[in-house]
Amino acid sequence: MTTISTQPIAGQKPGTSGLRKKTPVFMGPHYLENFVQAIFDVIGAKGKTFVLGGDGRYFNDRAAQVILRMAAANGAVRVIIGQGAILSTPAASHLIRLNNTDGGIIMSASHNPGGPNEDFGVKFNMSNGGPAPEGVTEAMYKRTTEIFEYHIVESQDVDLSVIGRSQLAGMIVDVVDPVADYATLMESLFDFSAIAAMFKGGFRMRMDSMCAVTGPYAVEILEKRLGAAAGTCINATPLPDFGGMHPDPNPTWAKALMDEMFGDNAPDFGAASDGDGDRNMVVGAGAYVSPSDSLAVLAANAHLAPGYKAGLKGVARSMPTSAAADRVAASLGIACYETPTGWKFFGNLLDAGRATICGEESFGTGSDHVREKDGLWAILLWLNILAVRKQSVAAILAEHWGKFGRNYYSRHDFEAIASDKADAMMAALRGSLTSLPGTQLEGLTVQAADDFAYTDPVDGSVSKAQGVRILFEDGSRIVLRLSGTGTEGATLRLYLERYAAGPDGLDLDPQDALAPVIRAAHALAKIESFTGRVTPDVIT
Ligand code: VG1
Ligand code: CO
Repeated sequence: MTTISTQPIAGQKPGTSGLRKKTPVFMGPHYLENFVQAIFDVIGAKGKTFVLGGDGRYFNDRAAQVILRMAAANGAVRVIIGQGAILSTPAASHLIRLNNTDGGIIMSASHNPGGPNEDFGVKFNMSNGGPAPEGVTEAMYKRTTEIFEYHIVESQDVDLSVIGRSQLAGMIVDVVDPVADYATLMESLFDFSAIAAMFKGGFRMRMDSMCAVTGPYAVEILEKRLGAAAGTCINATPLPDFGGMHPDPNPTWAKALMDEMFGDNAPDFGAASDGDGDRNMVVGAGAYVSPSDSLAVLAANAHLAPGYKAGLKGVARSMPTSAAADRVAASLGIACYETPTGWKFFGNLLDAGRATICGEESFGTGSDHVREKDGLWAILLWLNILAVRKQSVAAILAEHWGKFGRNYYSRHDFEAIASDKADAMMAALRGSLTSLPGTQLEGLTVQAADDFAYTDPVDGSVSKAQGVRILFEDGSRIVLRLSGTGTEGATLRLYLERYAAGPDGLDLDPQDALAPVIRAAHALAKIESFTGRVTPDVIT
């Protein structure tokens, strides 16, 4: 074991989902090592077992070797690692739980592009399989500011290409099939024979893994186990640069899929997932499903899948996610929780059995089967629902809106704004909150405005300043917050929502339906005068 002297490196502060930086920054001297040592110092490694894997992006393989050497030097007894250092985030969460380990390190910058000049990231998940809570990531950050040494063994690389057990300086390294246990878990939750019968009956699907981690999972589950036609899964080989794709499954970045689903001869069902496999986009023939609606439809229909036939204990959504799921929860007579952005806030609710299904507007849905959002899980639940209801996606959506009304919803992202400008805008907005109620504009009247704070109902921890909410008297809402996952300047996220009870006006284009709300948001937050931006870079 070697102990290396080092110096704290500024700015190793985990964001919404771990530490995320440009790849060259992560590859800089001591950068990865300092952060990994900070993780082990806070969690403790001696005598412990961890899971390790990543989404296969550039530097994934070499970072894995460094983390293995450091785990051994810090006294870990065993690391379970996916073959080729590959694990999707939900599969890693599952392995942590299945093997009763002490947690896991996931190498991913999720939906951010990968490559030598793109993004890399590292996140730690706890023994429940979920992302480290704020208290723990704060402690890790504090440790990075006071670190002066790290521990590493000198050794050759461990062969991660072959499944099996080896030793590294006395530590056991178990290289496992990244897909097998996860696929078995999916089989335990969903009616594979009903879905297989649907495929056999000619149901056509397109699954776009965007050259990221879900390729091998999708091929095994959809094509091999469920019998979807060969070639259903595209971009199914994980590549270090994601083949130049931006593996963020939304209508902008998964445009090829959208074009196919809205074109002639569209398949019945389309889906895409992100870099590390925890996000999903689903789309029917000519019918895009917004993530907030997807959460609501899944909650309303989950009982049709064997794993959820007993019903749901509760539903949880992040604050910016639309209230569509709340309406379903109310009609089911179950609790609905509203948490800050980021999956880590769902962990306690899932552990305590208060919520079964959770979701975020950012293409994230999941359940208590793991402690992460899970892209393929959501896709399979949709398939299970389609197999049972034998209706199109469009018909299911229309029925849903007919019953519950429609929460028109959109998110507008303004990317790479100079941080000082974005901060000034948010500060001014926060400063104006008490004066907003009663303000009238665009035919809307502000009813209430606040900066979202959350008290965890399980452990009482408080998270403040989680986003500005402005609620209008007709139930419309705007939310503004700055992203915690970007690596360049600031990204402003503007979330827009308007409710239509129906029966008329349920089939508008969301941007048209939201037009007055959008104009009100620009006026209230003075987006242009602070940032110079009028047009969003990405609309979802
Ligand atoms: C974004 C999303 C958030 C999500 C997070 C991690 O965070 O808005 O809902 O939980 O990414 O997703 P932010 O702070 O940039 O808005 V992933 O797929 O990176 O694990
Ligand atoms: Co992700």
